[in-house]
Amino acid sequence: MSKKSRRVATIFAIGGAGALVLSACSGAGGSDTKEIAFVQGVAGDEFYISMQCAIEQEAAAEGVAVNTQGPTQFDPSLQKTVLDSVVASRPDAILIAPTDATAMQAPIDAAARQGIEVVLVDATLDDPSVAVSHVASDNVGGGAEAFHAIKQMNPEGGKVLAMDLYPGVSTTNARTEGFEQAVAQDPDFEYLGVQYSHNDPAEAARLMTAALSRDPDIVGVFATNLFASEGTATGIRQANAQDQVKLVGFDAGPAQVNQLRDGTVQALIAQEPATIGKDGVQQAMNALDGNPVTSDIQTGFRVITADNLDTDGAEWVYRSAC
Ligand code: T6T
Repeated sequence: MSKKSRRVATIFAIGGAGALVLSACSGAGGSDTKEIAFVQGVAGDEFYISMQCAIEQEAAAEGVAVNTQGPTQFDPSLQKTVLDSVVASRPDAILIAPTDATAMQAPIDAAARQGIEVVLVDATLDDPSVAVSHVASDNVGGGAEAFHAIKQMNPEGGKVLAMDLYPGVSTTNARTEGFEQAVAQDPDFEYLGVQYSHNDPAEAARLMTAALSRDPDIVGVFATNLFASEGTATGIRQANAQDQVKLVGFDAGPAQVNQLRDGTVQALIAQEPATIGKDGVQQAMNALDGNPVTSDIQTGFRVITADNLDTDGAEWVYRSAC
């Protein structure tokens, strides 16, 4: 049986419980259907779900099968295990969002050595040359945009901080870097530094309330992804500081949008996960078909506020299911 006809499987890791649901059906018996695997940064994250939906749609249009898997936590050791099992199933191409630029280098290099075409979607590696293409948002630019939004709401300046995930996450670290560079150029603002919330909203909430008890006059916070933003908003509300602290969060998950509506978050920087996914499939297909590939593709972002949330901002909100 050829590798192409073995099976078409979709495996979702569910929530934090680590349960696996496997739905599999026979492949097109002897047909030459190609297989693409998508390895998410973490399962259940609406950014990666939105990307998955677009990957499946684009792959269907190309007549390609997709196997999506994600670790139960944003953790390179868990993601490596997922990747290793994907590699063992011998897909033709892998789209992957590495959870750590250094720790995921060797496992992804190993996948490429097996002859699998690698496309980096969203996050990157210390040495991305192993991949035929990297498709991602302008993360440095998005961080700078977050500062400009905070400044607009606090023209007189004041204390600001960044709520990131972990050192080593290429995307969110680049957002923090863009934010830091913008703050450094403005003498009216004092940068209190970066906190690492481990992609855990409860941790972000705890860090935020602690930051507010140290510095009760914080005027702005930039939370660098969906979970950091959700938790930071909770912390600000717990400290009853929502009228004072302007929170700008990256991403646009449905819970973040609710926090924008209730006034705990003032702006969200929505990425284009669907475009990243679609472009990623196209680059993988180019590589598989021997066509030219584009090594770097930068996708856009959009600032969503209460003012445009129900008009042209609405289409930027992420999906919870395909
Ligand atoms: O912000 C996205 C993604 O770009 C980042 O690499 C990790 O966090 C998200 O998935 C949102 O949770």
